[in-house]
Amino acid sequence: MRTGRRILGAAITAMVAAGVMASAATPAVAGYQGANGKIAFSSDRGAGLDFEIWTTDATGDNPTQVTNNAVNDYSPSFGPNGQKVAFVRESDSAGYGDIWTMTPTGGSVERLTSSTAYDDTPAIGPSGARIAFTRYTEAGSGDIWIMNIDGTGLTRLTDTRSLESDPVFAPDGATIAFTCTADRREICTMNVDGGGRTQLTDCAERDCVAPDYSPSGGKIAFAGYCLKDEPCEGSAEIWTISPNGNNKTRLTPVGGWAEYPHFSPDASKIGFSSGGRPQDIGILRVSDGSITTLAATGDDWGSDWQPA
Ligand SMILES: [Ca+2]
Ligand SMILES: [Ca+2]
Ligand SMILES: [Ca+2]
Repeated sequence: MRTGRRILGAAITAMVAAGVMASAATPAVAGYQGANGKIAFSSDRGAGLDFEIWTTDATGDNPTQVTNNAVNDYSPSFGPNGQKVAFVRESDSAGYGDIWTMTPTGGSVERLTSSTAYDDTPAIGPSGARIAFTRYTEAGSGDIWIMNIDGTGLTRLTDTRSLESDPVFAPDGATIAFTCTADRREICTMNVDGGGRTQLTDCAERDCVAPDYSPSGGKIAFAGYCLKDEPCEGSAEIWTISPNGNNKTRLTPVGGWAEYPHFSPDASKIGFSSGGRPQDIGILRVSDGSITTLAATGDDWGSDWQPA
């Protein structure tokens, strides 16, 4: 079964083989209001063999490499004013991910975590003061943690042996949406203190993962991965749902492959990762469902859209 998992590097492969991780490297994103700025994404284009953070205009013009090192960098996620990017760098002593921040042009690089746990999918809160992320530890299969923007005040929000991952803040800062586990992967919400957990979806024949709030908070986008032996097998689509669990709607065709959705800051579009590997960044126009693709050499995935 294909899933949303991106396996990055031998260390992560080893963690999966050991049963430590049920899922990994699913970008968390946050659609904050503004004009539509740059799109940030992870790519293996360029000279290196590992993944770097790149930015591009939404037309695909002016691609710019932002990071440059020998380890994987991915899951870029803009803060509310578009001037800070949280991302994952596989920088710890075991080769697993840690949470870092930088400016969109690669300045002011700061390392926030240095745990030997695998830290993934950061999302900056709407005040810019806090970051939620997924931590995969030896004892569990993934939980949601939160910390201050400088890495202090680390607090665990979930503590279960099932997977919680891909946190993203509602624009009002009161609620976090995330991937949760029932009979399959579903979309849940909780209060930012970890209480009030609510399951929004009942995805039946699909795993539903990787939520992103619309800039107004009125919709949550997510990816649905059709399960093996279901009629839709081999398909992954972008869906939206209201935060109260109503109005679940599929936006991309069954039979396609679309994952990691993120709203544009003006809410008119949803960026996503399109096709099998190598992937390209797709852009869905919400009004009519039309799709354009920023086709380029290289494996481009895990994007977020800068509020400008
Ligand atoms: Ca790199
Ligand atoms: Ca780590
Ligand atoms: Ca858990």
